Amino acid sequence: MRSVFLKIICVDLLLLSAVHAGTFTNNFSSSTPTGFTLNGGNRPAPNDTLIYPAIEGGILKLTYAENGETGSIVLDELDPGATNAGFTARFTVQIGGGSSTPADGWTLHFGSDIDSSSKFGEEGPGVPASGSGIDICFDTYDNGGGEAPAIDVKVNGVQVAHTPESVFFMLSDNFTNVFIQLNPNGTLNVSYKGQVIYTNLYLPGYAPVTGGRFAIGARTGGLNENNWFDDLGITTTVAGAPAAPTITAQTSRRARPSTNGLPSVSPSCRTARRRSTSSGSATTWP
Ligand SMILES: [Ca+2]
Ligand SMILES: [Ca+2]
Repeated sequence: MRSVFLKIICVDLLLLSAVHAGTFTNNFSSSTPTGFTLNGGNRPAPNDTLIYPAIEGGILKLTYAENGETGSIVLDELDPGATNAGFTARFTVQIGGGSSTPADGWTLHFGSDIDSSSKFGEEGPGVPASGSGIDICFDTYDNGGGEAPAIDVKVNGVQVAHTPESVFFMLSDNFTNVFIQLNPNGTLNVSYKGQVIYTNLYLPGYAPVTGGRFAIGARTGGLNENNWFDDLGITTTVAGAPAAPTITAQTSRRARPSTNGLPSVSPSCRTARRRSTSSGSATTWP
């Protein structure tokens, strides 16, 4: 009888640990922003009477293939004041169509460090000491040292994972799928073009974010590319009481100290890529 009682308690704890909460979906069929704010500026001449970002033809265009643009979409808070326990983001992107060497890329950010006026590019907003957040950075241009092209992850502004890619892989002439999922145990899954980039990625320094907002920012500089988005869907879960158990380290390896004071990520838990060299047979997330 006692063991049955304990099992019931355990099931209850799991049910209470994460509760489905906010949802955002938009296919940008309406050019009126609803539930989000667009931050950008005027496009360069000869299009300087026009602004970016813009919703045109059912597509969200954060930047055009023009130099010197930084544009963001910032969603209204999906769970005002609540502590996030995970999310799933699905959308499509079309990147490229600009200079022969494209630049600079885009980032999905979730954090408590931004407001509706925030504007940032491929490196994310940068997180002050008073805030917290995570970035999934799709950086198309190497600013030096081979930092890109790459798909990187940051926690509180600190890079915790780096996966170099070819510029060919980073760009897409047609809308292609992005899947980003923060699990209730604080690990991250990312896939792009139907191929797994990160699975169950341990995020050193991550703590559940309270009062966070979702945003996507994109940038061009002295070189450019279109950074276009569509069919944006995000669902969240919020933390219940008691808190969900959190995986803090992989049991088979000891985390090594790193120079920034955070535990480093062992290669085996940083990435588990299933890349196919052909166009078919790629591993996909559901
Ligand atoms: Ca659309
Ligand atoms: Ca870069």
